[in-house]
Amino acid sequence: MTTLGAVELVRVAMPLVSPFRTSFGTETERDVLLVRADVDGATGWGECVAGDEPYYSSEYVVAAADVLRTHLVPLLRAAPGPLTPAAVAPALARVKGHRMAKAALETAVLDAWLRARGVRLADHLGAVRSVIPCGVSVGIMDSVPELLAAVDDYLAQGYVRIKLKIEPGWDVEPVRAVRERFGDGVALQVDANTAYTLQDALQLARLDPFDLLLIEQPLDEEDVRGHAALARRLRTPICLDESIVSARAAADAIAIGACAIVNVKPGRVGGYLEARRVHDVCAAHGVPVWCGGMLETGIGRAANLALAGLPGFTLPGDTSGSRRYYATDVTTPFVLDGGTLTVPEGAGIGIDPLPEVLSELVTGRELLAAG
Ligand code: SMG
Ligand code: MG
Repeated sequence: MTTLGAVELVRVAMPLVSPFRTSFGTETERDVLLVRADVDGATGWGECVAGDEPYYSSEYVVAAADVLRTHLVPLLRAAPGPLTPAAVAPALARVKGHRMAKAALETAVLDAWLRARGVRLADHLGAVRSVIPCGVSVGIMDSVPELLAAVDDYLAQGYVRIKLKIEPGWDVEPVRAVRERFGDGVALQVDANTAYTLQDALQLARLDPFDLLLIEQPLDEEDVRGHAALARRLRTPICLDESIVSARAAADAIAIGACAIVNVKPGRVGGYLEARRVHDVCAAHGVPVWCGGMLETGIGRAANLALAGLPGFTLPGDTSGSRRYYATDVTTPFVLDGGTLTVPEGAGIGIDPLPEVLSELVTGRELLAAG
């Protein structure tokens, strides 16, 4: 019978190539938590996307490691019946929240389980394409010239869509500057990471003339009704990120008119299987989705590319090439080719951490042995 073998929590220090500033803070390095799981004689990997600090969401990496070791792995070991990827979420359901930690464990099991069976994650999820058009997320900068130089460089690299991070005081001016410099042909969108309130509706409406693809998460993550009210006052379509923590949340948000587009992040919704359900709910409502990013290493990136191959992912995602984030990735780097990345061909997520890179960057390993 398929059971869970060893699980290891691997912490890796990953300096970013440049600071990434959003409305909630600046990141210069990621403290990455990778989960390794052995199933049916195969080894699988999952990346926890929780940040160092609980600023994007309530989760953070130290808490994720703790809940994995103290609750999630013991619960999964105690679950009755054979271990299957679909059995992971029900086994962990007693623990409220902690979706990023749950997603990392489920992904490691899913990867190992698929590798043991020779099946690609993309095929398991129902992907219909392997070549994925890529966008890039551009942080808040100290000045407009600095921003224009960064956008220029990304466009030269071939990115097919630009996303600008915005906050009060850095919204209309950078958007106007990018439009004036690079023209109306650039696919452009903005992400506020909850930095506004409904009182800012008039200011946000000033973005309408710039023909943005979408505005992402302008209001608080719990203010879904506020997004519905804002949607009635903006021409720019609203896309939700932080608010969409499950397929049910997506269905509710769509039903009240709070969003016309959804950013799908597997970590935020508890794993790739729930991410597929978010995709399915959106597809059933004719709502386009795209794959978000959490500054993943090659491990998380590989799995995100598999997901982004599903038919409803009709907009380019934040699945950028390795060098946008890291000088040295933990896997063989993902290199942009004609504005696209290709889903790895191997079984499971199709890629492994490079042992020599891991040994250099690892800051801690904790084995949670079976039995
Ligand atoms: O992985 O390219 C990436 C980052 C994309 O902007 C990005 N993510 O709200 O969508 C978002 C942010 C969250 C980043 S938190 C580190
Ligand atoms: Mg976002």
